[in-house]
Amino acid sequence: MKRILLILPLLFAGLHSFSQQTVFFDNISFNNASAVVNNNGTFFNDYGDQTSGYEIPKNSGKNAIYFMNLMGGGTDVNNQLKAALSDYASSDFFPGPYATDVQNYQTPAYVSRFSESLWAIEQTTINDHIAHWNDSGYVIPTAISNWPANGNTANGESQILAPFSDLDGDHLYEPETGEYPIIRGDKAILCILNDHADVHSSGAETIGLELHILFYQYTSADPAIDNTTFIHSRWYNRGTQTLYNFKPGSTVDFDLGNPQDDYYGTAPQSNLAYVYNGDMNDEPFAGQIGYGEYPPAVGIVALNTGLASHVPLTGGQNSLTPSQYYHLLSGKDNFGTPFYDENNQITTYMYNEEGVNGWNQYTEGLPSGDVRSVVGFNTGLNDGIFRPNTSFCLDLAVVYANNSTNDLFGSVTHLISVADSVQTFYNTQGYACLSTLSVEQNELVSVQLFPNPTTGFITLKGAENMSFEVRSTDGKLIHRELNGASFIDLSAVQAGIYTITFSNNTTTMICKQ
Ligand SMILES: [Ca+2]
Ligand SMILES: [Ca+2]
Ligand SMILES: [Ca+2]
Ligand SMILES: [Ca+2]
Repeated sequence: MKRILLILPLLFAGLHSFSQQTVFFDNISFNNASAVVNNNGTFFNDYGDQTSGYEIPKNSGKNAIYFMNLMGGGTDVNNQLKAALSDYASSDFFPGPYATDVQNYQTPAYVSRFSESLWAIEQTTINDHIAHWNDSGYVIPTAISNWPANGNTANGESQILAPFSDLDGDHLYEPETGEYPIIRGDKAILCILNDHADVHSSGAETIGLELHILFYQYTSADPAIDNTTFIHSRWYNRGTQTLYNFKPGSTVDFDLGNPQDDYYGTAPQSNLAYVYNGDMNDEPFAGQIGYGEYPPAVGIVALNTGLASHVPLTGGQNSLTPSQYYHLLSGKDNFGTPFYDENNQITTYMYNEEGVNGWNQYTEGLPSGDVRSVVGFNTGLNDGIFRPNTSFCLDLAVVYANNSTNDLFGSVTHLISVADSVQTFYNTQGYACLSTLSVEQNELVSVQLFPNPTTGFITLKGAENMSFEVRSTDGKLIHRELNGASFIDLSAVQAGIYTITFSNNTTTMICKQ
Protein backbone atom coordinates (compact mmCIF):
# COMPACT_ATOMS: atom_id res chain seq x y z
CA MET A 1 0.00 0.00 0.00
CA LYS A 2 1.41 3.36 -0.99
CA ARG A 3 0.26 6.54 0.60
CA ILE A 4 1.17 10.14 0.23
CA LEU A 5 2.88 11.01 3.44
CA LEU A 6 3.29 14.72 3.60
CA ILE A 7 4.28 17.77 1.71
CA LEU A 8 7.56 19.24 2.83
CA PRO A 9 8.59 22.69 1.76
CA LEU A 10 12.24 22.60 0.71
CA LEU A 11 14.54 24.67 2.82
CA PHE A 12 16.15 26.34 -0.18
CA ALA A 13 14.63 28.28 -3.02
CA GLY A 14 17.38 27.91 -5.56
CA LEU A 15 17.43 27.08 -9.23
CA HIS A 16 13.71 26.70 -9.29
CA SER A 17 11.26 28.96 -7.67
CA PHE A 18 9.74 27.53 -4.50
CA SER A 19 9.28 23.82 -4.91
CA GLN A 20 7.72 21.12 -2.81
CA GLN A 21 8.77 17.56 -2.12
CA THR A 22 6.12 14.93 -1.61
CA VAL A 23 7.29 11.86 0.24
CA PHE A 24 5.65 8.54 -0.57
CA PHE A 25 6.26 5.39 1.39
CA ASP A 26 5.55 1.68 1.32
CA ASN A 27 5.91 -1.08 3.88
CA ILE A 28 7.74 -4.39 3.55
CA SER A 29 6.48 -6.90 6.09
CA PHE A 30 6.89 -10.30 4.47
CA ASN A 31 8.58 -11.99 7.42
CA ASN A 32 8.83 -11.18 11.14
CA ALA A 33 9.94 -7.58 10.47
CA SER A 34 7.75 -4.73 9.28
CA ALA A 35 9.72 -1.89 7.72
CA VAL A 36 8.69 1.50 6.34
CA VAL A 37 10.58 2.62 3.22
CA ASN A 38 10.32 6.18 1.91
CA ASN A 39 11.02 7.41 -1.62
CA ASN A 40 13.80 9.82 -0.58
CA GLY A 41 16.65 7.58 0.59
CA THR A 42 15.40 7.44 4.20
CA PHE A 43 13.71 4.39 5.69
CA PHE A 44 12.57 2.66 8.89
CA ASN A 45 10.99 5.99 9.79
CA ASP A 46 7.51 7.37 9.43
CA TYR A 47 8.57 10.67 7.92
CA GLY A 48 5.19 12.28 8.44
CA ASP A 49 4.47 11.33 12.05
CA GLN A 50 8.18 11.30 12.94
CA THR A 51 7.84 7.90 14.58
CA SER A 52 9.82 4.66 14.46
CA GLY A 53 9.32 2.53 11.35
CA TYR A 54 11.07 -0.77 12.04
CA GLU A 55 8.70 -2.99 13.95
CA ILE A 56 10.02 -6.34 15.12
CA PRO A 57 8.43 -8.75 15.95
CA LYS A 58 5.78 -7.77 13.42
CA ASN A 59 2.46 -6.74 15.01
CA SER A 60 4.05 -6.47 18.47
CA GLY A 61 3.98 -2.66 18.47
CA LYS A 62 7.67 -2.79 19.46
CA ASN A 63 10.12 -0.91 17.30
CA ALA A 64 13.90 -1.29 17.17
CA ILE A 65 14.93 1.48 14.75
CA TYR A 66 13.70 5.05 14.54
CA PHE A 67 15.50 6.19 11.37
CA MET A 68 18.05 5.08 8.79
CA ASN A 69 19.24 6.39 5.44
CA LEU A 70 21.78 5.85 2.69
CA MET A 71 24.02 8.77 1.86
CA GLY A 72 27.46 9.42 0.46
CA GLY A 73 29.98 11.93 -0.75
CA GLY A 74 33.39 12.41 -2.28
CA THR A 75 35.68 15.16 -3.50
CA ASP A 76 36.21 16.25 -7.09
CA VAL A 77 39.54 16.98 -8.78
CA ASN A 78 39.55 20.44 -7.13
CA ASN A 79 39.00 18.89 -3.69
CA GLN A 80 35.45 20.24 -3.65
CA LEU A 81 33.02 18.04 -1.69
CA LYS A 82 29.98 16.71 -3.54
CA ALA A 83 27.47 14.77 -1.48
CA ALA A 84 23.91 13.49 -1.30
CA LEU A 85 22.68 13.54 2.29
CA SER A 86 19.48 13.35 4.29
CA ASP A 87 18.23 13.74 7.84
CA TYR A 88 14.98 13.54 9.77
CA ALA A 89 13.45 16.52 7.97
CA SER A 90 14.80 16.71 4.42
CA SER A 91 16.68 14.79 1.75
CA ASP A 92 18.96 15.46 -1.23
CA PHE A 93 17.43 12.43 -3.00
CA PHE A 94 14.51 12.77 -5.39
CA PRO A 95 12.29 10.04 -6.82
CA GLY A 96 13.12 8.61 -10.23
CA PRO A 97 16.25 7.95 -12.32
CA TYR A 98 18.86 10.47 -13.41
CA ALA A 99 17.92 12.51 -16.50
CA THR A 100 20.52 14.64 -18.25
CA ASP A 101 18.76 17.97 -18.01
CA VAL A 102 17.09 19.34 -14.89
CA GLN A 103 14.03 20.31 -16.98
CA ASN A 104 13.59 16.65 -17.93
CA TYR A 105 12.40 15.82 -14.40
CA GLN A 106 9.37 18.05 -14.97
CA THR A 107 8.01 16.37 -18.11
CA PRO A 108 4.51 14.94 -17.56
CA ALA A 109 5.66 11.46 -18.62
CA TYR A 110 8.52 11.50 -16.08
CA VAL A 111 6.33 12.85 -13.27
CA SER A 112 3.54 10.34 -13.87
CA ARG A 113 5.96 7.42 -14.02
CA PHE A 114 8.36 8.30 -11.22
CA SER A 115 6.62 10.51 -8.64
CA GLU A 116 6.29 7.52 -6.29
CA SER A 117 9.28 5.50 -7.56
CA LEU A 118 8.48 2.50 -5.34
CA TRP A 119 7.82 -0.91 -6.92
CA ALA A 120 6.73 -3.84 -4.74
CA ILE A 121 6.84 -7.35 -6.18
CA GLU A 122 6.76 -10.94 -4.96
CA GLN A 123 8.82 -13.81 -6.34
CA THR A 124 5.70 -16.00 -6.60
CA THR A 125 4.20 -13.42 -9.02
CA ILE A 126 7.35 -13.64 -11.13
CA ASN A 127 7.36 -17.47 -11.07
CA ASP A 128 3.72 -17.49 -12.08
CA HIS A 129 4.48 -15.16 -14.98
CA ILE A 130 7.36 -17.37 -16.16
CA ALA A 131 5.07 -20.41 -16.05
CA HIS A 132 1.96 -18.88 -17.63
CA TRP A 133 2.84 -15.83 -19.75
CA ASN A 134 1.96 -17.74 -22.92
CA ASP A 135 -1.33 -19.22 -21.63
CA SER A 136 -4.49 -18.00 -23.30
CA GLY A 137 -6.39 -15.60 -21.07
CA TYR A 138 -3.29 -14.77 -19.00
CA VAL A 139 -3.22 -11.15 -17.87
CA ILE A 140 0.17 -9.71 -16.93
CA PRO A 141 0.01 -8.41 -13.33
CA THR A 142 0.79 -4.70 -12.97
CA ALA A 143 3.72 -5.53 -10.67
CA ILE A 144 5.28 -7.22 -13.74
CA SER A 145 4.17 -4.78 -16.44
CA ASN A 146 5.12 -1.67 -14.43
CA TRP A 147 8.61 -2.92 -13.55
CA PRO A 148 10.97 -0.01 -14.36
CA ALA A 149 13.35 -2.04 -16.52
CA ASN A 150 13.83 0.58 -19.23
CA GLY A 151 14.26 4.32 -18.99
CA ASN A 152 13.31 6.83 -21.68
CA THR A 153 16.60 7.62 -23.41
CA ALA A 154 15.01 10.58 -25.23
CA ASN A 155 14.52 12.11 -21.77
CA GLY A 156 18.15 11.44 -20.81
CA GLU A 157 17.36 8.38 -18.71
CA SER A 158 19.48 5.23 -18.85
CA GLN A 159 18.03 2.59 -21.16
CA ILE A 160 18.52 -0.13 -18.56
CA LEU A 161 17.21 0.67 -15.10
CA ALA A 162 16.00 -2.27 -12.99
CA PRO A 163 17.37 -5.79 -13.63
CA PHE A 164 15.31 -8.07 -15.84
CA SER A 165 15.74 -11.24 -17.83
CA ASP A 166 16.31 -10.04 -21.38
CA LEU A 167 15.59 -13.30 -23.16
CA ASP A 168 16.09 -11.97 -26.70
CA GLY A 169 19.04 -9.74 -25.82
CA ASP A 170 17.60 -6.54 -27.34
CA HIS A 171 17.87 -4.55 -24.06
CA LEU A 172 14.11 -3.95 -24.16
CA TYR A 173 11.86 -5.28 -21.42
CA GLU A 174 9.04 -7.27 -23.05
CA PRO A 175 6.99 -9.08 -20.39
CA GLU A 176 4.47 -10.01 -23.12
CA THR A 177 7.12 -12.38 -24.52
CA GLY A 178 7.89 -13.96 -21.15
CA GLU A 179 10.59 -11.57 -19.92
CA TYR A 180 10.47 -10.90 -16.20
CA PRO A 181 11.95 -8.79 -13.36
CA ILE A 182 14.99 -10.11 -11.51
CA ILE A 183 14.72 -9.54 -7.76
CA ARG A 184 16.04 -11.04 -4.57
CA GLY A 185 14.12 -12.58 -1.69
CA ASP A 186 10.49 -13.68 -1.50
CA LYS A 187 9.30 -10.10 -1.64
CA ALA A 188 11.08 -6.91 -2.61
CA ILE A 189 10.45 -3.20 -2.88
CA LEU A 190 12.60 -1.27 -5.33
CA CYS A 191 13.19 2.46 -5.06
CA ILE A 192 15.05 4.45 -7.75
CA LEU A 193 16.40 7.87 -6.74
CA ASN A 194 18.62 10.63 -8.03
CA ASP A 195 20.34 13.58 -6.36
CA HIS A 196 20.10 15.79 -9.43
CA ALA A 197 16.49 16.87 -9.91
CA ASP A 198 16.64 19.80 -7.50
CA VAL A 199 18.89 21.81 -5.21
CA HIS A 200 20.20 19.86 -2.20
CA SER A 201 18.55 20.94 1.02
CA SER A 202 21.78 19.96 2.84
CA GLY A 203 23.62 22.65 0.88
CA ALA A 204 25.97 20.04 -0.65
CA GLU A 205 26.91 20.20 -4.33
CA THR A 206 25.15 17.72 -6.62
CA ILE A 207 26.93 14.49 -7.64
CA GLY A 208 24.78 13.23 -10.52
CA LEU A 209 24.06 10.08 -8.53
CA GLU A 210 21.44 7.47 -9.33
CA LEU A 211 20.71 5.18 -6.41
CA HIS A 212 18.73 1.95 -6.71
CA ILE A 213 17.68 0.47 -3.38
CA LEU A 214 16.09 -2.97 -3.23
CA PHE A 215 14.65 -3.84 0.18
CA TYR A 216 13.96 -7.56 0.39
CA GLN A 217 12.91 -10.25 2.85
CA TYR A 218 12.62 -14.02 2.97
CA THR A 219 9.98 -15.91 4.89
CA SER A 220 11.99 -18.62 6.56
CA ALA A 221 11.82 -21.29 9.23
CA ASP A 222 15.26 -20.06 10.29
CA PRO A 223 14.65 -17.18 12.76
CA ALA A 224 17.95 -15.55 11.77
CA ILE A 225 16.62 -15.08 8.21
CA ASP A 226 12.99 -14.53 9.17
CA ASN A 227 14.04 -11.61 11.41
CA THR A 228 16.19 -9.99 8.71
CA THR A 229 15.52 -7.24 6.15
CA PHE A 230 18.12 -7.07 3.38
CA ILE A 231 19.08 -3.87 1.59
CA HIS A 232 20.69 -4.17 -1.84
CA SER A 233 21.84 -0.83 -3.20
CA ARG A 234 23.55 0.05 -6.47
CA TRP A 235 25.18 3.44 -6.80
CA TYR A 236 25.65 4.86 -10.31
CA ASN A 237 27.75 7.91 -11.05
CA ARG A 238 25.76 9.32 -13.96
CA GLY A 239 27.36 12.76 -13.67
CA THR A 240 30.49 14.00 -15.41
CA GLN A 241 32.81 14.31 -12.39
CA THR A 242 35.23 11.77 -11.03
CA LEU A 243 34.81 11.58 -7.26
CA TYR A 244 37.75 10.72 -5.01
CA ASN A 245 37.56 9.13 -1.55
CA PHE A 246 33.92 8.35 -2.03
CA LYS A 247 32.36 7.46 1.35
CA PRO A 248 28.95 5.80 1.40
CA GLY A 249 27.18 5.25 4.69
CA SER A 250 24.12 5.58 6.85
CA THR A 251 22.86 7.73 9.63
CA VAL A 252 21.21 5.26 11.98
CA ASP A 253 19.01 6.14 14.92
CA PHE A 254 18.52 2.83 16.65
CA ASP A 255 15.76 3.18 19.26
CA LEU A 256 15.49 -0.18 20.94
CA GLY A 257 11.99 0.12 22.38
CA ASN A 258 12.57 2.77 25.01
CA PRO A 259 15.13 5.04 23.31
CA GLN A 260 16.54 6.42 26.57
CA ASP A 261 18.43 3.37 27.87
CA ASP A 262 20.43 2.08 24.88
CA TYR A 263 24.11 1.33 24.30
CA TYR A 264 25.84 0.89 20.94
CA GLY A 265 28.82 -1.12 19.81
CA THR A 266 30.69 -2.59 16.86
CA ALA A 267 31.86 -6.09 15.94
CA PRO A 268 34.29 -5.36 13.06
CA GLN A 269 35.11 -9.04 12.60
CA SER A 270 31.44 -9.60 11.69
CA ASN A 271 31.07 -6.23 9.85
CA LEU A 272 28.33 -5.47 12.36
CA ALA A 273 27.21 -2.17 13.93
CA TYR A 274 24.63 -2.66 16.65
CA VAL A 275 22.62 -1.43 19.60
CA TYR A 276 21.59 -3.25 22.78
CA ASN A 277 19.76 -2.25 25.91
CA GLY A 278 21.77 -0.60 28.68
CA ASP A 279 20.06 -2.65 31.39
CA MET A 280 17.98 -5.80 31.68
CA ASN A 281 14.62 -4.02 31.51
CA ASP A 282 13.46 -1.95 28.54
CA GLU A 283 10.55 -0.10 30.10
CA PRO A 284 7.92 1.82 28.13
CA PHE A 285 8.76 5.46 27.40
CA ALA A 286 6.61 8.29 26.06
CA GLY A 287 4.24 6.09 24.10
CA GLN A 288 6.96 3.65 22.97
CA ILE A 289 6.29 0.08 24.05
CA GLY A 290 9.40 -1.27 25.69
CA TYR A 291 10.86 -4.74 24.98
CA GLY A 292 10.60 -5.50 28.71
CA GLU A 293 12.94 -7.96 30.42
CA TYR A 294 15.66 -9.79 28.49
CA PRO A 295 15.70 -7.09 25.78
CA PRO A 296 16.99 -8.00 22.29
CA ALA A 297 19.72 -6.43 20.13
CA VAL A 298 19.52 -5.08 16.58
CA GLY A 299 22.23 -4.23 14.08
CA ILE A 300 23.41 -3.69 10.51
CA VAL A 301 25.79 -5.99 8.67
CA ALA A 302 27.84 -4.85 5.68
CA LEU A 303 27.68 -8.05 3.62
CA ASN A 304 29.85 -7.50 0.55
CA THR A 305 32.30 -4.63 1.02
CA GLY A 306 32.81 -4.57 4.77
CA LEU A 307 32.16 -2.10 7.55
CA ALA A 308 34.54 0.87 7.43
CA SER A 309 33.37 2.72 10.53
CA HIS A 310 30.75 3.15 13.21
CA VAL A 311 30.87 6.38 15.20
CA PRO A 312 28.40 8.42 17.25
CA LEU A 313 26.46 11.12 15.42
CA THR A 314 28.15 14.07 17.09
CA GLY A 315 27.08 17.64 16.48
CA GLY A 316 23.31 17.32 16.51
CA GLN A 317 20.87 15.72 14.15
CA ASN A 318 19.57 18.38 11.78
CA SER A 319 22.22 21.06 11.90
CA LEU A 320 25.30 19.49 10.35
CA THR A 321 27.09 20.89 7.31
CA PRO A 322 28.02 18.61 4.39
CA SER A 323 31.69 18.57 5.39
CA GLN A 324 30.72 17.61 8.95
CA TYR A 325 28.72 14.68 7.56
CA TYR A 326 31.71 13.73 5.42
CA HIS A 327 33.92 13.62 8.52
CA LEU A 328 31.39 11.34 10.21
CA LEU A 329 31.21 9.12 7.11
CA SER A 330 35.02 8.92 7.31
CA GLY A 331 34.82 7.53 10.87
CA LYS A 332 35.76 10.75 12.68
CA ASP A 333 33.74 13.18 14.75
CA ASN A 334 31.94 16.04 13.02
CA PHE A 335 35.01 18.30 13.35
CA GLY A 336 37.27 15.72 11.72
CA THR A 337 38.93 14.62 14.96
CA PRO A 338 39.62 10.89 15.19
CA PHE A 339 38.26 8.68 17.93
CA TYR A 340 40.60 6.74 20.22
CA ASP A 341 40.14 3.28 21.66
CA GLU A 342 40.93 1.99 25.17
CA ASN A 343 44.62 1.66 24.22
CA ASN A 344 44.69 5.25 22.96
CA GLN A 345 44.95 4.07 19.37
CA ILE A 346 42.93 5.76 16.60
CA THR A 347 39.84 3.73 15.79
CA THR A 348 36.86 4.06 13.46
CA TYR A 349 34.97 1.32 15.32
CA MET A 350 33.49 2.79 18.46
CA TYR A 351 33.18 0.41 21.40
CA ASN A 352 34.61 -2.63 19.76
CA GLU A 353 33.66 -5.24 22.29
CA GLU A 354 35.28 -8.41 20.98
CA GLY A 355 33.46 -10.33 23.71
CA VAL A 356 31.88 -9.54 27.05
CA ASN A 357 35.05 -8.28 28.74
CA GLY A 358 35.96 -5.96 25.91
CA TRP A 359 35.81 -2.21 25.52
CA ASN A 360 32.24 -1.00 25.77
CA GLN A 361 30.11 1.79 27.13
CA TYR A 362 29.19 -0.26 30.21
CA THR A 363 32.78 -0.98 31.28
CA GLU A 364 33.62 2.66 30.54
CA GLY A 365 30.94 3.62 33.08
CA LEU A 366 29.02 5.71 30.54
CA PRO A 367 25.29 6.28 30.98
CA SER A 368 22.94 4.61 28.52
CA GLY A 369 20.79 6.90 26.41
CA ASP A 370 19.44 7.75 22.97
CA VAL A 371 22.00 6.28 20.56
CA ARG A 372 22.47 7.92 17.16
CA SER A 373 25.36 6.89 14.98
CA VAL A 374 26.88 7.03 11.51
CA VAL A 375 27.95 3.82 9.83
CA GLY A 376 30.51 3.93 7.00
CA PHE A 377 30.81 1.23 4.34
CA ASN A 378 33.70 0.38 2.05
CA THR A 379 32.87 0.80 -1.64
CA GLY A 380 35.07 -1.91 -3.10
CA LEU A 381 36.08 0.74 -5.67
CA ASN A 382 39.76 0.95 -6.58
CA ASP A 383 41.23 3.59 -4.22
CA GLY A 384 37.69 4.84 -3.53
CA ILE A 385 37.59 6.52 -6.97
CA PHE A 386 34.03 6.72 -8.29
CA ARG A 387 34.25 7.46 -12.01
CA PRO A 388 31.47 8.68 -14.30
CA ASN A 389 29.50 5.85 -15.92
CA THR A 390 30.50 3.31 -13.30
CA SER A 391 28.61 1.81 -10.42
CA PHE A 392 29.27 -0.08 -7.25
CA CYS A 393 27.06 -2.24 -5.13
CA LEU A 394 26.47 -2.28 -1.40
CA ASP A 395 24.63 -5.14 0.28
CA LEU A 396 23.42 -4.74 3.86
CA ALA A 397 21.30 -6.73 6.28
CA VAL A 398 19.35 -5.48 9.27
CA VAL A 399 19.60 -8.26 11.87
CA TYR A 400 17.85 -8.90 15.15
CA ALA A 401 18.45 -11.29 18.06
CA ASN A 402 16.64 -12.20 21.24
CA ASN A 403 18.27 -12.52 24.61
CA SER A 404 17.57 -15.61 26.67
CA THR A 405 20.25 -15.00 29.31
CA ASN A 406 20.30 -12.76 32.35
CA ASP A 407 23.35 -11.02 30.95
CA LEU A 408 23.51 -7.54 29.43
CA PHE A 409 25.66 -8.87 26.57
CA GLY A 410 23.65 -12.05 25.97
CA SER A 411 21.76 -10.35 23.15
CA VAL A 412 25.01 -9.03 21.64
CA THR A 413 26.62 -12.48 21.66
CA HIS A 414 23.49 -13.88 20.02
CA LEU A 415 23.35 -11.03 17.49
CA ILE A 416 26.95 -11.66 16.39
CA SER A 417 26.11 -15.31 15.69
CA VAL A 418 22.94 -14.24 13.81
CA ALA A 419 24.99 -11.76 11.75
CA ASP A 420 27.48 -14.49 10.87
CA SER A 421 24.76 -16.92 9.81
CA VAL A 422 23.04 -14.22 7.70
CA GLN A 423 26.45 -13.57 6.10
CA THR A 424 26.81 -17.28 5.30
CA PHE A 425 23.29 -17.35 3.85
CA TYR A 426 24.10 -14.30 1.70
CA ASN A 427 27.38 -15.82 0.49
CA THR A 428 25.60 -18.97 -0.73
CA GLN A 429 23.36 -16.85 -3.00
CA GLY A 430 26.42 -16.03 -5.15
CA TYR A 431 25.32 -12.51 -6.07
CA ALA A 432 27.58 -10.64 -8.47
CA CYS A 433 27.82 -7.63 -6.26
CA LEU A 434 31.50 -7.07 -5.77
CA SER A 435 32.34 -5.96 -9.27
CA THR A 436 32.31 -2.47 -10.70
CA LEU A 437 30.09 -2.50 -13.74
CA SER A 438 29.70 0.00 -16.51
CA VAL A 439 26.22 1.46 -16.59
CA GLU A 440 25.44 -0.40 -19.80
CA GLN A 441 26.45 -3.79 -18.43
CA ASN A 442 24.18 -3.39 -15.44
CA GLU A 443 22.90 -6.70 -14.16
CA LEU A 444 21.44 -7.93 -17.42
CA VAL A 445 21.45 -11.59 -18.16
CA SER A 446 23.88 -11.76 -21.07
CA VAL A 447 23.06 -15.33 -22.03
CA GLN A 448 19.93 -15.91 -24.10
CA LEU A 449 17.88 -19.00 -23.51
CA PHE A 450 14.73 -20.24 -25.23
CA PRO A 451 12.06 -21.43 -25.23
CA ASN A 452 11.12 -20.53 -21.67
CA PRO A 453 8.91 -22.19 -20.45
CA THR A 454 10.18 -25.40 -21.97
CA THR A 455 8.91 -28.96 -22.21
CA GLY A 456 12.44 -30.37 -22.52
CA PHE A 457 15.19 -28.86 -24.66
CA ILE A 458 16.47 -25.34 -24.07
CA THR A 459 18.74 -23.61 -26.56
CA LEU A 460 21.45 -21.36 -25.12
CA LYS A 461 23.16 -18.51 -26.88
CA GLY A 462 26.28 -16.95 -25.41
CA ALA A 463 26.99 -19.82 -23.00
CA GLU A 464 29.36 -21.72 -25.30
CA ASN A 465 32.39 -20.92 -23.15
CA MET A 466 30.70 -20.60 -19.78
CA SER A 467 30.28 -23.21 -17.13
CA PHE A 468 26.83 -23.30 -15.60
CA GLU A 469 24.63 -25.28 -13.28
CA VAL A 470 20.90 -25.88 -13.02
CA ARG A 471 19.32 -26.22 -9.60
CA SER A 472 15.82 -26.83 -8.31
CA THR A 473 14.24 -24.20 -6.05
CA ASP A 474 15.30 -26.20 -2.99
CA GLY A 475 18.91 -25.95 -4.15
CA LYS A 476 19.36 -29.51 -5.47
CA LEU A 477 21.85 -29.78 -8.33
CA ILE A 478 20.06 -30.97 -11.49
CA HIS A 479 22.70 -30.48 -14.13
CA ARG A 480 26.22 -29.07 -14.37
CA GLU A 481 28.17 -28.15 -17.47
CA LEU A 482 31.84 -27.34 -16.97
CA ASN A 483 32.88 -26.42 -20.51
CA GLY A 484 29.87 -24.55 -21.85
CA ALA A 485 27.05 -25.84 -24.04
CA SER A 486 24.55 -24.64 -26.61
CA PHE A 487 21.60 -26.59 -25.21
CA ILE A 488 20.28 -28.26 -22.05
CA ASP A 489 18.06 -31.32 -21.96
CA LEU A 490 15.54 -31.07 -19.13
CA SER A 491 13.10 -33.63 -20.55
CA ALA A 492 13.76 -36.05 -17.66
CA VAL A 493 13.17 -33.57 -14.82
CA GLN A 494 9.87 -32.80 -13.12
CA ALA A 495 7.77 -29.79 -14.05
CA GLY A 496 8.70 -26.78 -11.94
CA ILE A 497 10.92 -23.73 -11.65
CA TYR A 498 14.69 -24.12 -11.95
CA THR A 499 17.50 -21.62 -11.67
CA ILE A 500 20.45 -21.64 -14.00
CA THR A 501 23.62 -19.89 -12.83
CA PHE A 502 26.43 -19.11 -15.27
CA SER A 503 30.10 -18.61 -14.50
CA ASN A 504 29.72 -14.85 -15.10
CA ASN A 505 27.51 -14.91 -11.98
CA THR A 506 24.23 -14.22 -13.74
CA THR A 507 21.29 -16.29 -12.65
CA THR A 508 18.06 -16.77 -14.50
CA MET A 509 15.04 -19.01 -14.12
CA ILE A 510 13.65 -21.77 -16.27
CA CYS A 511 10.15 -23.10 -16.11
CA LYS A 512 9.69 -26.76 -17.06
CA GLN A 513 6.17 -27.67 -18.07
CA1 LIG B 1 13.96 -8.07 -24.62
CA1 LIG C 1 15.90 0.62 25.06
CA1 LIG D 1 15.82 0.35 31.29
CA1 LIG E 1 18.26 6.30 19.25
